[in-house]
Amino acid sequence: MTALDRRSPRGQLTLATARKLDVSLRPLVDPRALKPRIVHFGLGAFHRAHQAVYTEAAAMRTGEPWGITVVAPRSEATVTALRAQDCLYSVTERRPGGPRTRVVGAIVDALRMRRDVDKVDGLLAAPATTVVTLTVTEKAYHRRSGTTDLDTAAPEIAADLAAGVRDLRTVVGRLAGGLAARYRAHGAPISVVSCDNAAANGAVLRGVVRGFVAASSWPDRSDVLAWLDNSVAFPSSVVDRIVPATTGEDERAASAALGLRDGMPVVGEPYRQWILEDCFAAARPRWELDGALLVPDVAPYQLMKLRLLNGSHSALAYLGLAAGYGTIREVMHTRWGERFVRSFCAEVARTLPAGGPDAEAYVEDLVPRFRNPAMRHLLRQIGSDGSLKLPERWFGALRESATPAPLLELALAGWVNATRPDDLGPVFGTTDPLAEPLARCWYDRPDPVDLVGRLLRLAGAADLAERTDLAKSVAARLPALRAGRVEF
Ligand code: CS2
Repeated sequence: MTALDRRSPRGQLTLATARKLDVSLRPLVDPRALKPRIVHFGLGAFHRAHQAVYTEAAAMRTGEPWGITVVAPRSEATVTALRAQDCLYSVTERRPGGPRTRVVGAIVDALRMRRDVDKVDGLLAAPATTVVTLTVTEKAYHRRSGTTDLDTAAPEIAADLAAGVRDLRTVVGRLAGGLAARYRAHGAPISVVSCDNAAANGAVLRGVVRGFVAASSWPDRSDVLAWLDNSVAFPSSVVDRIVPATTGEDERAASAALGLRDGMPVVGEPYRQWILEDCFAAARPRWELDGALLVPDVAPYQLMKLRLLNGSHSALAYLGLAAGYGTIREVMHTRWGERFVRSFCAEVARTLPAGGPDAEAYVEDLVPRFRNPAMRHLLRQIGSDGSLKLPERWFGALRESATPAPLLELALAGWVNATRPDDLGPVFGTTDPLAEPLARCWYDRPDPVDLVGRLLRLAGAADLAERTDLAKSVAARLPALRAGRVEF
């Protein structure tokens, strides 16, 4: 292929055009040879760069036809775009030495959760479907902060509980409705795997789905609940791969590498890991053939990943934004970036239970991952939804820190500083479902110690808000951050 060919894609990526790609660029499996056996909720970049990649490799290695039907809860445009290219898309690994692109063929169909409701429910009820996976982000679970209970008062959930089963808008409602349809059809066992960043994500998902069924007006709800308890597994899982939101530039680069236009590419770091609780209720792909770990208890891995990787990621995001940077890589190349990650992780690692996986080794891997010069991960993206992310990433560690925790306190000051509103919203452009109430805390210019307490309460940490020593020490760090200085 000449340089000119690389610059001008010769057509759209589809099954027909993919056949002509160089073998190194082609999917590992032909999607036409696969069957719909997995339903996945959430059509974001992360799923396509993670679970789909493991599933494709498992199908290739075993010859078992594990195909994924992806369901988009909201965005119809992504479904249209994916279907226009026969559900093929490319994954580019951003290695420090140069990118590596290839097409993935694990997805067999893409559906819109609301408009394609009959198909979605039909697949959830189909005996051949034995696995459901989800990447829907923290906010889609609608749980009561810090519990596995469904927040039945959340407006979207309350609306779904009042709606007919065909009109459900939340993923929790749709999943509960589809599982109930499966129970009524034949009740064959199935496993539902949360792939979102939360401790005990399996128990959380089970809790909110059960909560929805229990609060429904379905006449057979107690039978459905008994069936959920006996025949549906909710394995917890730890997912790990840094996958920044795809940009127009990524799209051009992927299309150039393929010589075909790819409107749905994803980019990710070379590292990936998936650790699953080994408690499936029915057949599943042999993801372990591609490096996934199946263990009796994922909790120690989950805690380590959430507190070290996601914890320091969020901290870098808020501190980096305060200091005027845009990406993780930029922050890691400042004088303080790497030193901060190492000190933060050392402080937080003391809160991890003894006998768990090797935290020091994890940090040694983490630093080069964050430093990867080929990655462009926006601080604004990582800093978004802080009120839902921080309980998982920092609050547990703060509660369990025996001594003052200066790095966690600095991080918390970073978040407080980033909730400050200007005319358009939070000052650095992060988004948050609680952006408005968070902003309101600033309006009447409260005393800074008070402000910290109010914000913590909104994020579900009333107990931490009571700790005046903590609030004082966070408040004391705000003036330097406001002036763009990160001091520790
Ligand atoms: C990040 C995660 O956006 C964020 O909040 O911390 O998406 C992170 O990149 C992944 O969890 C890495 O596995």
